[in-house]
Amino acid sequence: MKSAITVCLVPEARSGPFVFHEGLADGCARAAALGFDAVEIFPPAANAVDIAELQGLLDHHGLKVAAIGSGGGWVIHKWTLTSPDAEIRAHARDFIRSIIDLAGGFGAPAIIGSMQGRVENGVTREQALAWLGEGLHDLGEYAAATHGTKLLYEPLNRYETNLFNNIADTAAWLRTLKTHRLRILADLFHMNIEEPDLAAALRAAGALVGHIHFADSNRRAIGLGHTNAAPIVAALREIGYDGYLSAEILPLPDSDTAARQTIESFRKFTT
Ligand code: LER
Ligand code: MN
Repeated sequence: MKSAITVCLVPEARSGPFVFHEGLADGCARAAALGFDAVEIFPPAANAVDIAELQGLLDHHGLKVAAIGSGGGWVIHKWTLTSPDAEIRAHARDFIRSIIDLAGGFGAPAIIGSMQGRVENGVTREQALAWLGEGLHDLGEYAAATHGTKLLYEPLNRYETNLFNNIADTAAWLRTLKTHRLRILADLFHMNIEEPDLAAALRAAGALVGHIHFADSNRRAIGLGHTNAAPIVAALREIGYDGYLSAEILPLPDSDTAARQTIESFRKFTT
């Protein structure tokens, strides 16, 4: 398993669950100094990232891109794949496609978290899932055909969406789609709210697990809450997971302490 840490480039998400907020150069330098393998980036738009600059930083520091989030499209524009407004759904798809292209250039997957939206008033669940399914199908096939990457879909806790809240329901629904390009992003913070047994949920999802948000029960660094990480990492090992444990966490008590605690926990549980 590999370690990653989040770098947020969206000022509106300053209070969100991201560790570094002072730009790519700063985030990469701090990540590398602590020995992280990769950064996970949360940009306001694909074209806000200077590709040559990022490649230079990755080369200089010996880092990879673990994944790139598409949630800026929600935070800034309120676009989602399940809006009743066809124009908004189209904006959401275009935005995610551009994030797939940005991430794909670095061999990394894009993340669909908050861009999934929710079943809104006046829309049936069946209709919302049809829109979501079409979106994930098109975008998943696009990622595979254009970059050979998977697309990450993240179930969120009940306070953030009413689409899918737990791993089992997500896995069962993804298996009904025609595309096989989707993988589940399992965020341990959301799982702490929704799952009776985090390790069992990961074991049951098996090869569908494609990325982990490595967060404690209180969305702080692993080790600063009450989640028992040992059986979770054991379950990941059991299913042959060799992807990232990526710290999408609150920068508390401050960014550097959260990052240091994360890498210490990563080493403690994975070696
Ligand atoms: C995104 O990865 C996520 O976990 C959501 O809670 C948005 O903050
Ligand atoms: Mn997450």
